[in-house]
Amino acid sequence: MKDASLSVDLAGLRLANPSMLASGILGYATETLERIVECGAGGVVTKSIGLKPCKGYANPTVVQTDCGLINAMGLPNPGIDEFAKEIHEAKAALKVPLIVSVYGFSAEEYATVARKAAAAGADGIELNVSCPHVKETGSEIGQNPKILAQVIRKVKASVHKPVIAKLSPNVTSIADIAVTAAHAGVDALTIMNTVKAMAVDVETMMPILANKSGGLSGSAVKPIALRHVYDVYEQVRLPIIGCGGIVDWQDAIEFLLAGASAVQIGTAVALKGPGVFKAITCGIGAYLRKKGFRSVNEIVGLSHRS
Ligand code: RRO
Repeated sequence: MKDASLSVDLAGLRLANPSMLASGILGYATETLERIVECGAGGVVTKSIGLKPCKGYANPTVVQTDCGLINAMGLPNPGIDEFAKEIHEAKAALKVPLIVSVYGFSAEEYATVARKAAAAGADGIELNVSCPHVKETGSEIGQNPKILAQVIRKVKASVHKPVIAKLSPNVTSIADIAVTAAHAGVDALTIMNTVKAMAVDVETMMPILANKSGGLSGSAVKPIALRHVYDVYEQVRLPIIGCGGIVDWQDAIEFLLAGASAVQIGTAVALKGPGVFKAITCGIGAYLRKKGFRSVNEIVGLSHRS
């Protein structure tokens, strides 16, 4: 039987396969992004970039747990004017869609950063409206339907590239927030950012992270992310990118069946290395062949059959 097609269309972004690098992991430098693409990623998302440079929090910023990582990096980034050169270089070097993750402290700021990122060569914009622990941006925006809609409308009016909103699980109903984002005109959704969490050192009797609390990613959050993808798929007719604890091809297939058109991988790249992209993509291809499907698209949302 002919090989199944792994390519997917994400609101106009053509991916050769549905695996993508999640924001926050190795997303600063062209060389590392090139390496991720060589290892098989169908698309890449940069670290979140703001209007001004930001040093981030003091160390420790990451703690490993039995089931994943808790991070509180605090949005470290060089600011969009400095990062624009990197976007330009990466766009020339990469053969896959380059999505720039942006954040701001107002709708205007999001729009300015998005406009500069698009002008520098970004193929798409991912709005980080869900960082779990930085005040006045992130989830404080993503939790507030009125402000979220303003951010999306302003960014959509400022750039002519697909705009993706990365939503927070730290809300009462992510599906309601997804509906708000859809009405405001967003093109796709990434479900989800990290889950609020913390770790305490029993010797020092203090929180381990300098910021005290952070966001949990990795295997522990996979069932949470899967459920959110499933719920959002039922409410919103937009492409969904599943993100949260995807480690192997079986995880990726679960997300596709729940309604995701593509998946982002972050913690598994940090813990197992970039070889995960090829392993996941090959596994998806073999699964589709074995089950007699001709393309990834044929299985998106299939678990919703009643
Ligand atoms: O930089 C961070 O601390 C961070 C961000 Br922007 C985010 O979106 N999610 C996260 O877990 N950490």
